[in-house]
Amino acid sequence: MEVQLIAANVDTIFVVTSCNEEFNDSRLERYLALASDSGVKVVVVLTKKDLADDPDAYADRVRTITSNVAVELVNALDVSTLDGTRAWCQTGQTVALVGSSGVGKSTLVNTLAGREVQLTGSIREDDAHGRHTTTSRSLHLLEEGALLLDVPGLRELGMVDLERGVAEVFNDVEALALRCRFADCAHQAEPGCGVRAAIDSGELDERRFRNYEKMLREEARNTATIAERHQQSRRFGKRVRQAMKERQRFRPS
Ligand SMILES: Nc1nc2c(ncn2[C@@H]2O[C@H](COP(=O)(O)OP(=O)(O)OP(=O)(O)O)[C@@H](O)[C@H]2O)c(=O)[nH]1
Ligand SMILES: [Mg+2]
Ligand SMILES: [Zn+2]
Repeated sequence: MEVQLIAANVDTIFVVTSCNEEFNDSRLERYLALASDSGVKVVVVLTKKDLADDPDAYADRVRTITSNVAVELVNALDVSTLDGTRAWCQTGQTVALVGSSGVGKSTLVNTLAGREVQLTGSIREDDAHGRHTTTSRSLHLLEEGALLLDVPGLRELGMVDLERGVAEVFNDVEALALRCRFADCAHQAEPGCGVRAAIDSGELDERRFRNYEKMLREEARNTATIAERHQQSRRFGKRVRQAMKERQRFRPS
């Protein structure tokens, strides 16, 4: 069964990333913010544990980024490692798999389905990036009764209207900001800044804070652009209607 649809009515999102050079803390934060913003259950599925010397180190990195989500460490090619993952795929559940190209989303779908329903493709050796093998969304019914939505690896992850998701993934940063002396602290060089103090003491990773700032800036810019566009199109519509009225007025009867 293959149905095209958008990721509405999804119960759980698997954010898929792998135990190799593909793993990127900032990108994962971004995926998690997007996923968390939708208000559904979020699970990080770490694939390719069979290829890593120390797969648990990757799981630890995920837990450093967020303590709110479940982590499944798997070899997507080996069904015996997928019991935990399968537990999220009960009857009536719809699960969307998102993540960069080459992380093994389609491989997971195939192994969970017990047969090859999706094409998979090799990754580039130098940087472990995929080749965008899957190019459209498709839905797959498992014997257990769950629906799996295989989403092609996105080339770009835009941040729009995601304040809630950002706040959820970076709740530690937002909690630190409560310690700032000034309520409108920008965490740059203000005195009594709780965030800077945490960075200085090593409690907060400078990279994580930079990524948080970057995502908030982008979010604000994109959301503003969309509001502007709406306003422009409203103004344009008004001008068109006015012009039509005037034309009618001047039309010789
Ligand atoms: N060893 C190992 N290889 C894996 C694992 N998961 C995926 N692969 C391999 O990684 C490559 C990419 O897998 P795909 O399933 O095509 O990746 P994808 O996420 O669907 O990629 P796109 O469709 O491009 O978005 C294939 O060669 C898979 O066999 C794993 O857990 N272990
Ligand atoms: Mg695929
Ligand atoms: Zn501050």
